[in-house]
Amino acid sequence: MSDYRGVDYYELDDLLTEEERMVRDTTRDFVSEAIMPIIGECYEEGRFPMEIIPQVGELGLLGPNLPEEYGGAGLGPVAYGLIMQELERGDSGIRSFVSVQGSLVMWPIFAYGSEEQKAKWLPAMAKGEKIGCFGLTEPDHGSNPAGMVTHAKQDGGDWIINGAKMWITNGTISDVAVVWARTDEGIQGFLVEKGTPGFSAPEQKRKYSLRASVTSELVFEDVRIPDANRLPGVTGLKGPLGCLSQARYGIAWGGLGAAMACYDEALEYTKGREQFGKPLAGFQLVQQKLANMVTEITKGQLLVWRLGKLKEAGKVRPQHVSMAKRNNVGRALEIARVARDMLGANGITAEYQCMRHMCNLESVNTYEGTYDIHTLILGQDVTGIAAFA
Ligand code: TGC
Ligand code: FAD
Repeated sequence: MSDYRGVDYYELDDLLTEEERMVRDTTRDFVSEAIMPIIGECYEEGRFPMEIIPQVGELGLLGPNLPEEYGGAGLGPVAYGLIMQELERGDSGIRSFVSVQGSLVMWPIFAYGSEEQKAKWLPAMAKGEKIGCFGLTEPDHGSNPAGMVTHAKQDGGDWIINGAKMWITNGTISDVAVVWARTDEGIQGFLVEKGTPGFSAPEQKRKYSLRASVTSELVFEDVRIPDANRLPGVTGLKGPLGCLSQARYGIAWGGLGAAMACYDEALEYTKGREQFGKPLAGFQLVQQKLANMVTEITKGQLLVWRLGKLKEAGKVRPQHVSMAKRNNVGRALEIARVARDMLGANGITAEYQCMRHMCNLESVNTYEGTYDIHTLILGQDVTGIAAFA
């Protein structure tokens, strides 16, 4: 069993149900036992640890909020969030793998797919036997996916897809890609299977961030797929944006996990290291940093717990999710940067976690809507005036 206790300054454990605590602890133990011993090396090698996938599936961490008939466990939003928090305590790349599979691939197949698509993909994806990715971003359309140029043209009972997606997590290792493309009827989602002629997914290398995660381009050159591979349940940008609301929810919890890891590390380090004849933790400037960190973590925990309750009650709005993603990832990034500084020269090495988390969080702050885009979403919500364009 893990000896990691997390950060719980306000006794927020009391707000969790027994099931939520159990799910959290199971994931926590998995991270301590299976992720922590290998993640530093994976990061240095720029390798996603494929070997963990079967165990992740066995533990029920893939699509755990989906109904049991589709391989899920019917977990509520708080339990789901706690899984993301614990995984990202290990590494953002591990959480990314799981949240793309669950929230960006299984969820749209569940919410927008046909019964045949659900039966074909969901149980296998829940076990980790099949892997998926989500292609929305393009080389020239990131924050503004409405401008996408990838298109699908109907040809009898088939569709022909042309275009390219970029920065796609899990792309190269995926059996199926959920691809969003412009059609005469509006934006639609398509399931493009590995090996389909004209479809390739080369890996994007040379990243300084999310190194233990696969990031890929998706290229479509006259890719012909049957209409049975189109997601029939949604047309328009609200399709992919609806998926983002699911994934952003998990990321808001995930950011806390990375922040806790960095805070813990900075606390332990400064208690143990002496300069000028006493532990660093005994200096006022250091204590101010630690006080700020634990306060921000506690505020973030309250934010996502309430968000989870709103989601559970069916009252959550995308803007609520934006507030939590923006705040928790933004604050986690600040905490990681400060923690790195507090460890001095040691903070830049692979012996410690904070620089790995810091580099990862740069991506997390950018993907799923940049910090600025979430600022504008909130700005529009409170003023009624859109300032995107
Ligand atoms: P807009 O007119 O605002 O909306 C179009 C339609 O969509 C609805 N909608 C949403 N529905 C559900 N959830 C949301 N979050 C939604 N946001 C909007 C909206 O109600 C409307 O519906 P309807 O019925 O009226 O048609 O669209 P817009 O073009 O003005 O876009 C606004 C903007 C800028 C906020 C949006 O484009 C945006 O969020 N941009 C950011 C793009 C982004 O987040 N990309 C992420 C790509 S995936 C990724 O990064 C995965 S990383 C995974 C990992 O490794 O963990
Ligand atoms: P841009 O949109 O070009 O933005 C650049 C800068 O300009 C940002 O600071 C932004 O905030 C700012 N900006 C943009 N518009 C405005 C505005 N209107 N007003 C003020 N400032 C603005 N995408 C997927 O579809 N699937 C994935 O699986 C996926 N995984 C990813 C994994 C990684 C590691 C990374 C780094 C990205 C991933 N993405 C994925 C892409 C990600 O969602 C985009 O990078 C993100 O949406 C931002 O788009 P962009 O990089 O094109 O930046």
